[in-house]
Amino acid sequence: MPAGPRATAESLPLGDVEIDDEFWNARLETNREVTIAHQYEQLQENGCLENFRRVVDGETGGFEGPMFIDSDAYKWLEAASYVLACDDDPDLEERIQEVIDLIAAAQAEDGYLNTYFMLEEPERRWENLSIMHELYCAGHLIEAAVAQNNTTGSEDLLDVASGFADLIDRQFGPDADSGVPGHQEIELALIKLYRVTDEERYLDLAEYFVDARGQDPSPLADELANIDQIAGAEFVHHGERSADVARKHFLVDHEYDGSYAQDHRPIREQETIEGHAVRATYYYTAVASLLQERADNELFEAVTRLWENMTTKRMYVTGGVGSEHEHEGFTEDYDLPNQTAYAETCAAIGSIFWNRRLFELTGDAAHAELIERTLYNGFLAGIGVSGDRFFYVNPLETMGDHHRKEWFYVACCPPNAARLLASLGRYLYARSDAENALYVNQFVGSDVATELDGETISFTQSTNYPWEGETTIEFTHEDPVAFDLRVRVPEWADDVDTTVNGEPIEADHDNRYISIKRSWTAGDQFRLTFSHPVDVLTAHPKVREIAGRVALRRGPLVYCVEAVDHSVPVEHLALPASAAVEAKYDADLLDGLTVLTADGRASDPDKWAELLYRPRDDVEENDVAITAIPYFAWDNREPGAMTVWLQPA
Ligand code: FUB
Ligand code: ZN
Repeated sequence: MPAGPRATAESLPLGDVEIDDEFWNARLETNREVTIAHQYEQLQENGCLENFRRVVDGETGGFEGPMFIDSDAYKWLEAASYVLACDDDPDLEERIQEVIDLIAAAQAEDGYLNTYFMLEEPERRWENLSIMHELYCAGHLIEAAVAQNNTTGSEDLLDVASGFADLIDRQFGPDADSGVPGHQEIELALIKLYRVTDEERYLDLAEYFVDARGQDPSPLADELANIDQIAGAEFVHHGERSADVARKHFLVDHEYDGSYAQDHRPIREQETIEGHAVRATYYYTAVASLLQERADNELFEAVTRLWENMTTKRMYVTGGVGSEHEHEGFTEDYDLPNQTAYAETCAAIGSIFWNRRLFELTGDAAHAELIERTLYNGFLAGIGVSGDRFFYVNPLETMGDHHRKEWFYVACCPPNAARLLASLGRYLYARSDAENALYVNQFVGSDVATELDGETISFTQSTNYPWEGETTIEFTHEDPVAFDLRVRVPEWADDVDTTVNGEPIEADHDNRYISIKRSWTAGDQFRLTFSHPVDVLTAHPKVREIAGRVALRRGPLVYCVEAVDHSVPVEHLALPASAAVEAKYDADLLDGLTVLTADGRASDPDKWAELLYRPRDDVEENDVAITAIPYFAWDNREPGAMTVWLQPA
């Protein structure tokens, strides 16, 4: 799907990129072979697909799950469709078709589709946008349909989604009902739908929803004023009446406060990133997509400002965002607690979505860099090595009581993770016909065959990333094509060396891209190497919880220490400034990991007798060997405590 006319670059289509990579192969295979099947079983067991069946059978009542459970089926369909972009799998194809047929059969004649309302409150559609997620589910249906259409060419689900989008278009907008979704998602989906159908009204509607948010009075405020009387009020969500859930999120001192859903002021006036993190990142994904279609400096400045605020003051070192549990969201600058971190897997995914759109819009490597950080850390930790266990919440420190689960009542994260993994190929490369440039944004082994400004190019990327700082790109197309090869150089990389066909070349990389303009043809080889240092990171002094503490990062990977590797509690481990940190690849550990080791120190509680406090000079410390593994790999062995941030010594 092309980016819009105002984008600097467009990500390569999924079908043009076949991943073949030491690090990712096993993970993608597990996603295909285990995760997708496991999730389908969950959807069968937890009532999600049964809800659709009941609608098809004309039943009433009996809805199961959270009000947005339809979206899990749609996300699963999207993930499964991406799998088909690169792999033939007749069984999966058949299963997908069955689910599509079920969904199509459940759709009302006028295009409406939402199993909660169809089963429980058929006369009360659109009454409660703040909490009942109708537009959110519609958005996920549209995303699934676009993915299906892009990867298989089938229009079955696209017809369903367009029918529903048309109904929504008749229902909302400047000449119809004013309304904004309580959870963003429809906006970014409508832009995708516009791009496959060329129907301008979908783009107009997306723009309407983007700008309708944050107005005074907010349509959501009206709903909150009557929240006990409107649709969904009595629906019990997670043991709470939905009306009370809505109150908790949208009222402060009994007054409407839309910040939870970024509805506190128009985006153009928003200075800081606020509220629920998935809502925020999906919203700004839509905004960045919209800007690819329609120029709007004020909107661009706003979305850039919010990105700056997030990345410089409200983001974990893992790229995770949303530090607070109650509202699953952002709080204040530098408020980044470790144990109580929320950092929902979906929010990391939302940030990756947003950054891909921002990259396409600007061509700025900073966005590709943040995708890398989030992908390898805050996101990847969300999926267990086995592929059938998931984190919803991603703390940076635990006492040993936080473990992946096979499913959740609110199961937004697992299928979200599956769809991101299955579409990883979309995040690696981009092209700009206008600048005749190919961007290599991520170091992931892959075979690529694509078009650039009307010419066919193909190449293979080979790399041992993230373990080593090197990559080779070898072109395979027979007819020479002249273009600008732009390869990202990570911000932390040093000693950067580049060769073309074995000859060193001087290449400028001020803007974090090596740029080589020449004619490329079969056998031409570009090689990039850079140092892959272990960095001992520390945080801004205003991050109170980790003031003075240190974390290990090697290349793009943030490391952590786990109880299973230590004889003393991990929270006691201290890394002296003088400690040398060694990196060693261990092929047997969790399918192969580079482990970091260092001589550390730990104070010994046995030597404190009955004392609670004592002079610092009297404290005795023991030598202790520190073993750190990548954060993404934690909680895959014996359960126990974990921390990213170590004590200084
Ligand atoms: O509300 C739908 C999804 O459920 C949100 O995006 C997640 O944060 C979870 O609350
Ligand atoms: Zn989630």
